[in-house]
Amino acid sequence: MRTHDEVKATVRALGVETASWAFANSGTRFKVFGQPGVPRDPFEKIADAAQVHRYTGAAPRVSLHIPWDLVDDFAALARHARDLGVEIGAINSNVFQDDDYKLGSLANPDPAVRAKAVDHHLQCIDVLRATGSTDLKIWLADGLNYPGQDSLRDRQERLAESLATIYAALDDDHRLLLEYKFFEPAFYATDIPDWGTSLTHCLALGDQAQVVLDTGHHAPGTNIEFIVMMLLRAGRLGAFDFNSRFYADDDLMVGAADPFQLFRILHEIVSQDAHQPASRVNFMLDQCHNIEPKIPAVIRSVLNVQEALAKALLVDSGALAKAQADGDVLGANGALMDAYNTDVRPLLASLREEQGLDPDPIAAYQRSGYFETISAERADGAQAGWGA
Ligand code: PSV
Ligand code: MN
Ligand code: MN
Repeated sequence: MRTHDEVKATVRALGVETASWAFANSGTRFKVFGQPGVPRDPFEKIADAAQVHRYTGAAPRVSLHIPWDLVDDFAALARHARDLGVEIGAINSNVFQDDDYKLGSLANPDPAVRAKAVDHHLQCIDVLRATGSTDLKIWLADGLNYPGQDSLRDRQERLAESLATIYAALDDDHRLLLEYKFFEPAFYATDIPDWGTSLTHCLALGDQAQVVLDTGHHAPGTNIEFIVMMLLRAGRLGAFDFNSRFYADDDLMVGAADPFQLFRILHEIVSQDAHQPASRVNFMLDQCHNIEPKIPAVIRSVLNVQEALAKALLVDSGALAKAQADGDVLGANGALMDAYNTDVRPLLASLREEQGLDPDPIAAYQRSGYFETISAERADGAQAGWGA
């Protein structure tokens, strides 16, 4: 069983990556609600992300989305991030908001459209080089609304060929992170609907291709921790997109809908030592804060991940293994539940004090006056990108 000092040291080493789009205005297809002080450009999004790191000490990187975060000089954007104490994280491509992609992007039946989509990814790889990022993250909206609309098999062949072209352009230290999602915007068939399809493509591509698991991208009732275990077993869990769902891809704060699921996921992670930075699993937040204030919501999300990790680290693995070996069902389940039911907030507050941080990061942010400053300085903040 780990000591509290060991738990603290391990939590301290975890960096959660935030997403640039979480700080911009967002909404549903019914309405985007504007909020005061939202960033007007990628530089301001990074400034907001840096606030999350400043008060948590646990959010050292921020993902970008291209072209939402297109700038003339990405090296300057990376310098700006470093000046504020953070780094540029994964570069997310976007081949779902152009009319040309109505029938798909990398799997489109038209070779010219596929070439355009591949080309966009090559430009994203240039952004990796300019920013020092190592992760190209791909989520595709490709799919079909109607049976017969296109050949399911041919689409996989086209997709594999497009991905191979992109993969061949990566530098040695780059990774291609391939996300899956079971439906939406396509309603009949999605070209990468599940972890099996993503993993199949990654295995064909090579060691630098890994799967992204977005917690909101599964059917209700899916045992996500089982998928986590299998991807780790295959050595192909590249990244998480953490968020919460009640119904579909809700993108609510991680740990808000089902903190017990988050704990179960982190238990599988800890069981296979994948929380260590050396495992290179990129723990990201893919969330939108449509009605709640954005920076405190991202802070809260980081704290929720830390709490779940601390609980997972507190599992008495010796007692658990013994109960499992003895066939002691209640004892084994009890070992997990004891850890889950531990209030780790005092332990994390004391960790923050050791780090020179305020034990209550949200209160510290709210006292800082940052929100009042940006509300006064920034007029007409940008929309995150959806429906823009
Ligand atoms: C669309 O479902 C999505 O939410 C995916 O989860 C991506 O990761 C994200 O958008 C950003 O492209
Ligand atoms: Mn995602
Ligand atoms: Mn999503």
